[in-house]
Amino acid sequence: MSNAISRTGVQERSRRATGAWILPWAMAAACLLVAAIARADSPPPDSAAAALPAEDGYRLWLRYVPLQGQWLARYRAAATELVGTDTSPTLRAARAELLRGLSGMLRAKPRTSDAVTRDGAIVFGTPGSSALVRSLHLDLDRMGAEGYLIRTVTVRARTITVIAANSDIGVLYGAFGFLRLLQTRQPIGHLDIASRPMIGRRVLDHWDNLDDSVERGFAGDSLWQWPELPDYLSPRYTDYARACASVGINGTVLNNVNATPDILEPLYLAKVAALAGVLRTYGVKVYLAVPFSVPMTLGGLKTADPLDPHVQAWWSAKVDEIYRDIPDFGGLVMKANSEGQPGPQDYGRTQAQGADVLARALAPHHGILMWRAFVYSMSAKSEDRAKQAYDTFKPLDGRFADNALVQVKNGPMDFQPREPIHPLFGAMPRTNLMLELEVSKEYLGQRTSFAYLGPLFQEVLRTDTWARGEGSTVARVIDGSLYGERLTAIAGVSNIGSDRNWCGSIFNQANWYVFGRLAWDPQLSAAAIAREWVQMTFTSDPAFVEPVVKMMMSSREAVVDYMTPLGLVSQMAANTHFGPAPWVAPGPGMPPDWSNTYYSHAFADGIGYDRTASGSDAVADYAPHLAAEFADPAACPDDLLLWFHHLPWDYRMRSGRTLWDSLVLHYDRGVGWVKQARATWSTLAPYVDPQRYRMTADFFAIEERDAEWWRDASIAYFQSISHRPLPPGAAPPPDTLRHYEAFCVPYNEGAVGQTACPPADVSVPR
Ligand code: GCV
Repeated sequence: MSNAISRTGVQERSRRATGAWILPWAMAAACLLVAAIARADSPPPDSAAAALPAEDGYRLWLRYVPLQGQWLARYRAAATELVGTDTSPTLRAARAELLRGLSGMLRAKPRTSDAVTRDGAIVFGTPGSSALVRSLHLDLDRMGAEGYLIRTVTVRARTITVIAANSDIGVLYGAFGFLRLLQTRQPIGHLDIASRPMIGRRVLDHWDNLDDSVERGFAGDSLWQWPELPDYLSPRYTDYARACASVGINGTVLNNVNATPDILEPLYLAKVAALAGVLRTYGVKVYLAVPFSVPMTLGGLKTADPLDPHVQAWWSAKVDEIYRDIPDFGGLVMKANSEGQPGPQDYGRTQAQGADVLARALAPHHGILMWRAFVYSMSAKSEDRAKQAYDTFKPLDGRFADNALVQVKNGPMDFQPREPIHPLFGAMPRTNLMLELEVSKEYLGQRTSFAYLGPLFQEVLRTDTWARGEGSTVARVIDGSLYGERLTAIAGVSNIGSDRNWCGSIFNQANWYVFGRLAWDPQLSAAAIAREWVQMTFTSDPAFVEPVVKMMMSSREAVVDYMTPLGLVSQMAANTHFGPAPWVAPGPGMPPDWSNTYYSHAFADGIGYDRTASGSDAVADYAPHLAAEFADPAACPDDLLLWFHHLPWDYRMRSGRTLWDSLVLHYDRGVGWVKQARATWSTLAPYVDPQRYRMTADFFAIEERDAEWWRDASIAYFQSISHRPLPPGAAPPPDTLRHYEAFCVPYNEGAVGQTACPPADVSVPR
């Protein structure tokens, strides 16, 4: 390509175009710096920065660093000895974790004993494993199979803490819950905590391929060392399971939903069984994703038609074989008739008929099926993508087996920085519906962006579907409290890989953490979870915690601002889903909804996709209250406006600004946020070890460049259509639209086997 594109251009733009906002940012940074210097005069007890040894992030939030000052004294008095049996591997894990955590934090190993001998004893166990716990007659009935109690009680004139549950795994969860109290500096003298999960299956979906790659994974290769399994069991599997158990995750789908038949070969099932053996101790069941056509590709049958008796027999036999090796196998996941994958519709059968054959094979073993609703047409002429899954699944309500769940992505499109909720939530009262979230940031800047997903997950869970009147939140649809389902589940597409720090960046770890915590209790607040994660991962010093939590809580909105504000979606480069490409138009033979112009609908008259009655009428898929709100541009939330409406560029927003001006200001706001966050982080070095500080600081520098790239390219493109001047104070993009269009990131982590473009002879922004 001849277009003269250079990094210099981008850097010059930073010098030129940021002039309007550089002063306030510089002042803010200077204030923070002064504050930091002032703090350094009297470093708080938890932040002996100079002495902080480098950390690589491997220990996640389970660091158990030594306490100091008043907390050390208080906790030492309340954790003097450990009393509990270790009659099962899970109870042994609970004891080991308590010993590890307390020894680390209290700088001395607590004594272990068979009986309470002193104040401050910590007793753990179930009524079945511990006579002492039994004798306390705790109200454990309401705690279910996985819940726990942590309570301060008096036993023979001794004040002790008891961690009790009905099951060994409940005790392990309780042990982690107790350690979290210390890690987050909570008083532990008078405890009365009852905690039980609101959702039954809390599952991570690994999109890991058997060749070691990870689809949409941004943290290295697969965590699973397939070639060495089952003979070598990496210690990482245990640490993975510990981390999962610490937040209550109790299931893992080991392989990509774009599954290969090999996973069901005896060779691989032996490897799966070995992994299940490690994970079992920590309450993590294994599940597998399977292709619909596997009775043909592996079984040699002529068809995969779910109504064919040979196909049914094949599935039953295969499932029996799995359970012979893995008696507590969780179940199967299916992506069918989706993005080119085979499915029941290939045989004229419904999705429910397809699901039924697998569900029936699993039922005798108490296995479950997670059947994905991510189904849309690949044809060049199809209805609005936002309606397709709804139209396919809604008529099938009540047709899925009791041990099947329909797994629905949070929005009708595909894990965008922001989308409305999927209209299927609340619309299938007679079907077990589960929520699928994406923990890995496929569309939110991937490895390097600072984007805490707690606010996104919380927004989804708290959205009211109005399906049964006010209060019918998505959380209540999936936890079974709205329609009374007994089988409930939530899945998060994993962001975990072979990187030493597990998740590609330190702050990406928070997304694994928040997924687990919200899966346990969807009513928890994203801010409270961020706070505890920061305390456990870094320090409890408020001088660090407060600004970092604030940054985390606003970070996802910043990504929305600089990528896809006001309800835009899918403006990323094709295939890699990295970087801006709003100009991508439908190509020959390509489904139109694989382009970006399909979603923006930007023309001379305005921008946005009309999904009201005058357009595709996708609003009608929502309950009437919500539909009425979405259908009226004056009532529709600004942040979903262009998803539902096509509006003139000069449309007056609630703010009084025109739509065009508002759009530009959102891009600017996003870039401004990154600059400010980067400046804030630079003041926090005294509170973080050098290695984790540096990685985060450098990633902020990368994100700043990426945010500017997004802003400039998006404004250049949309201005070429709106032909409107920029609002006062907004700097023009420093280069032409052609310049941005020529940018190309040909290879990208996570885009397995795909290139977005031929390697270009031009410099790209990263
Ligand atoms: C596993 C999106 C992703 C694909 C993913 C698909 C899915 O389209 O880009 O990589 O495939 O969703 O959820 O099945």
